[in-house]
Amino acid sequence: MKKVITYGTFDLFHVGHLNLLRRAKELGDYLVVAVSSDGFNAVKDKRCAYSCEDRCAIVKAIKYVDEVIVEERWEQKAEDVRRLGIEVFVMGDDWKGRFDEELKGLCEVVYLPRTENISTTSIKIEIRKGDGAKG
Ligand code: C2G
Repeated sequence: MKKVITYGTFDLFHVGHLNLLRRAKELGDYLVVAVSSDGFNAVKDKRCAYSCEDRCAIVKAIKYVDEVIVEERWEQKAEDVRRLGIEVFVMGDDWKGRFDEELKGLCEVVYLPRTENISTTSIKIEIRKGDGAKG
């Protein structure tokens, strides 16, 4: 069984996240997703709309996802890869080159093109803009 892992916040889950998880799963047979904890998001200076618990529940419900773990710190990736027997580490290409060194010799590192024109930040901006609108 070829195990794949990816990491992320996955707040306000959207089609960019879905495309990433679908393509990550296509690279193996079993997909582990490490969802950033609320504490780690504070480290990443990211304010989330959804709690870690809710973000984990949503990601776990995605049909491409086989297992969800929590990402507590930047440095846990190599340890996760070893502990879980991961063969492929996948991230969107906004992270291109960021994790190659720390995972060298441990697993394949793949960066996939991001989905254009969608992000959690852009969703928040759109909602704020439409605040006065009915509905
Ligand atoms: N993503 C994407 N296309 C988008 C938006 C996001 O492919 N339009 C990808 C990102 O590249 C990332 C994943 O979806 O691989 C999750 O994105 P975020 O929730 O924004 O996660 P991030 O804050 O990048 O956290 O240790 C790694 C970090 O935890 C990554």
